[in-house]
Amino acid sequence: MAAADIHIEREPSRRPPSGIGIVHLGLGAFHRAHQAVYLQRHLDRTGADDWGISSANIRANRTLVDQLRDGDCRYHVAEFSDSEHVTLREITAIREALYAGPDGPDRERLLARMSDPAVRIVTLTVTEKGYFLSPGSGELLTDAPAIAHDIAHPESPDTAPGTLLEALARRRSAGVPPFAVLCCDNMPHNGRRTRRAVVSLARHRDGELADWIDASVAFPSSMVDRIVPAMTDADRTRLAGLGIDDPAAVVCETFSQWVVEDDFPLGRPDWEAEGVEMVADVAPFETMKLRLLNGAHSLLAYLGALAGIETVDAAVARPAFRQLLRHYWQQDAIPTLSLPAATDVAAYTDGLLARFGNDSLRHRLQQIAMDGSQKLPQRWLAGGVERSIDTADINVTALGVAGWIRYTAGTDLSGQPHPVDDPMAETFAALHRRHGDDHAALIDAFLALDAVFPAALRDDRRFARQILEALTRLESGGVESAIATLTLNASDRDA
Ligand code: NAI
Ligand code: CS2
Repeated sequence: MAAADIHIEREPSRRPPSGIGIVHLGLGAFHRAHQAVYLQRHLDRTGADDWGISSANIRANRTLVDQLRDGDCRYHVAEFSDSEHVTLREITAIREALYAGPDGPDRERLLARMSDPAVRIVTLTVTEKGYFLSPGSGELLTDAPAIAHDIAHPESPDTAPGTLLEALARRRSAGVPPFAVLCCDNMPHNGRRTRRAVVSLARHRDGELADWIDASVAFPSSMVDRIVPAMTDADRTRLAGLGIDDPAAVVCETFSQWVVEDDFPLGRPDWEAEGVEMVADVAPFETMKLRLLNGAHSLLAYLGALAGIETVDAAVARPAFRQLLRHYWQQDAIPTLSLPAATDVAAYTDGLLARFGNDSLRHRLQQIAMDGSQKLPQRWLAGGVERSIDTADINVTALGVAGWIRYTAGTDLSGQPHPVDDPMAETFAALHRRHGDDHAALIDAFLALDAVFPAALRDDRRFARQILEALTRLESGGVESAIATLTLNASDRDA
């Protein structure tokens, strides 16, 4: 599409704020296109000077930090509603970019910033695995080398829980009240989980400190939603065609949602004026989003990748995949939800299909397929347990699990290799080596992974049989034939 066909709205931006009130851990694509945009709108509307963001990476990516610094931390967000309509915003809400990784120079600067009384909120997007909690049990992974490091060297932490802990310890020693910790990662009860990670780690250091954190620090949960694909060279070329030559720019969809538990003892921006829903209990929102949006994304990711499809929009362009999602939502997922008041779930799932079909995003299935061990428990398996206890059919979930197991072998159904990017990738590779084509043994070995599968599903022989049937069909007839067999009895309407 030629640049001339593209509609551009440029949002004017005010002078950048000089004060920093928020520290963010996880300076990735999502933070730049979500939390920073809400704050930018707040700053543009109010002219407030005290809510600038200091944003840090404690893992990759250092290059992005350098690029942002080179441009005075200004960057662009390009919101595509379709391939012809884009809104370009310049963001100035991030006032400081830090690289505080183990090999980076800014760890002390980050801890000093987090100890500053002007900082009242710390937000996080460090991915599900950045909390070092077992996806199955929710326990802190004390054997993980990075956590073992933080237990041994608490004053120079390498992890997000360790960084929060050291900053809170410094504030307590200095008599500075604690900041609120706002997790923005795709996990259920993400505030509670973050609290568990920090308090569990604190128990290895000082029981009184752990008790103080548990009693005095607010960890509100939040549900976040906006599709922000990882940037590619093609995206950068596309933006260059719009006159944006910005290495830190991000592309995303127009849709955005943020639902936050209102627990900020030291105050917060009046986010609700920018459309943030401030609620007492975020659980119904996050469960709905994780199971309907993210659960559907993961189905597309594994089954689509096995079929050699590259992007979300290319997958949902195929009737079989739309039918798969309809069937999953109606049979496996929606019956498990306590929906937020006034939710029209049919409109919500129709909206998801429209968002997934946005071909200007080129959202790669490989990106979504990453870290399945950390994602599947909350996306498919928690709901699967509830349905299987009701002895209801969860054969779409079973097909998804079969697709995921097959995907972790590292090739698609035609033998094309793909990377398996997951903290448990070595375990998966060993299981595939050991069991080879013995599908029944392979499935039993995967189901025995208690870090991933809840006990009720591990012991559910009907579920194991359904996975075996699905895997056999995938191998013999391909993805669309496996979907067709599944949906023969479904009364689902097509999109
Ligand atoms: P990204 O790849 O651009 O950035 C990942 C960020 O996580 C980086 O800042 C990296 O330093 C940090 N990180 C990774 N592993 C870490 C670890 N072990 N310890 C500390 N930091 C670590 O990814 P993106 O798009 O920013 O997504 C990050 C998270 O945001 C997702 O995992 C998800 O939970 C949440 N999210 C993302 C959405 C999206 O569409 N991209 C939408 C909704 C939520
Ligand atoms: C995706 C999510 O990467 C993934 O696993 O399912 O990041 C998804 O794009 C967001 O949650 C949308 O809000």
